[in-house]
Amino acid sequence: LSRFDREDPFRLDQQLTGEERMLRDAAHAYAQEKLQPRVIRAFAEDSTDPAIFREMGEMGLLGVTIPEEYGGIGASYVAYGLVAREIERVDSGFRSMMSVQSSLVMYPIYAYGSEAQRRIYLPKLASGEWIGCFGLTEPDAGSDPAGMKTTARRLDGGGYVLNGAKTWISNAPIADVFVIWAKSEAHGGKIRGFVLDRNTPGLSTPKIGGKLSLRTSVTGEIVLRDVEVGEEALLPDVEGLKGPFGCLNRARYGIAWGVMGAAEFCLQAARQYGLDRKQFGKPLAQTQLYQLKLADMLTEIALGTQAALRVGRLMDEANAAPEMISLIKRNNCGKALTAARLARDMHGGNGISEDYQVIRHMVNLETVNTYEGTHDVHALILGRAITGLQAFF
Ligand code: TGC
Ligand code: FAD
Repeated sequence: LSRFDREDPFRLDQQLTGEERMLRDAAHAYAQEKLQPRVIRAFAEDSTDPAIFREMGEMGLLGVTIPEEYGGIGASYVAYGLVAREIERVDSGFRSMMSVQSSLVMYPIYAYGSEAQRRIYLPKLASGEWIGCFGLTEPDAGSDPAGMKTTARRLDGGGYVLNGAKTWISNAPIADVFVIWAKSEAHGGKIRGFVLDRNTPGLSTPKIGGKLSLRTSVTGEIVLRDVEVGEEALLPDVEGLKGPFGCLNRARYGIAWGVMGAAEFCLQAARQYGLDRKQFGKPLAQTQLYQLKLADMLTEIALGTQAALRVGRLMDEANAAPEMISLIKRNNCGKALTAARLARDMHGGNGISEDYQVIRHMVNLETVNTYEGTHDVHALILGRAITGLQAFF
């Protein structure tokens, strides 16, 4: 048997291709050199720097799975997950910016859009010149998006008029491109996707203030008052909830990787703190309880990362089921949140200081555990798969 590597317990590195390793290393270097130095201030000031999109675009980190002809790099879903892990090692908010752009805006335009929509939007979204957002959640329709009230009504001369309100929308206040899901009367009340531009009359995006989590990623409402769009705004190739869910499958998968990065940061921080800090005449890391917590964190990260890799490989083979994604999104978010809470505790009083960063990861992971399907909603998705009985309503 060979040596154990505490930073790579199951030798993940050896399971990656050369291209995947290169992209991971580029994302790691970018995140550590450009994002880490500004994260503490950005979180404290509740400010989002739109330049981050352009920086990520220049590094080729936006829409990595999208083919090169539309501005992506045609990389694997495993590569996409590795990028999410490196960005979220710094901050979940920065990863949110990347994953909304990649999975929730570029993916639907690529998968469901017309050729004209692909050519207009994808290259500028890939470069970060344009910022995108995804409007599904509404004030009265969160876990139950089928209950949405936003409507699209057909105009006599062609095109549609949209009315409604979306809330808790990442990137909305600074977005140029809006993927909006609405019930279309012309399509029998079925949910359809529309791509809107910022300057469309009747569209406004008030920022949601007072957020104590995910403060580096701006969140807003999208208010749609008699917003008129042409026929070309409709995403032609999907109808029903499977449209937004097709995007969510990809974003949830990326989150399962991303939160492992946040958890790894918390583990490394707690380890170092325990080695440096002495109480009762010895390092905290030399106590049994401290080591038990480190062992639990390492175990869950090793298992969670390996599971994400497995699902990523299945996605790359077009052989993954949505329930697999629910399993890893739910498990990895829950385990990362527990790891962050443990790390916060292990830092004692210093654990509540922004300087040690673990409390920021902890409060961020509260959001990540909630968005893209809450921890309990994913349990119900799995419960339905296990029993054949739906328990949502
Ligand atoms: P249900 O009857 O289960 O399904 C309706 C239709 O949708 C299809 N479908 C899926 N298709 C592809 N992938 C999936 N994962 C799918 N899940 C369902 C299904 O086959 C069916 O199709 P059809 O053709 O038969 O009509 O729908 P339901 O209304 O009972 O849904 C229940 C439930 C709880 C599973 C679902 O509504 C749910 O997942 N709720 C959670 C909502 C959610 O995740 N919202 C996320 C908003 S976006 C966001 O949070 C972005 S944060 C991003 C960031 O900042 O990083
Ligand atoms: P609710 O659905 O009201 O749930 C409240 C509680 O009830 C939860 O604990 C839930 O698990 C539980 N619950 C709900 N239904 C059941 C049930 N049937 N059985 C048992 N328990 C149940 N949405 C977008 O569309 N686009 C975005 O870009 C986006 N970004 C976000 C960014 C942030 C910072 C946040 C916080 C949210 C974002 N969301 C976004 C919205 C997010 O997806 C929703 O908050 C999430 O889906 C939960 O919906 P809700 O907040 O309405 O909670």
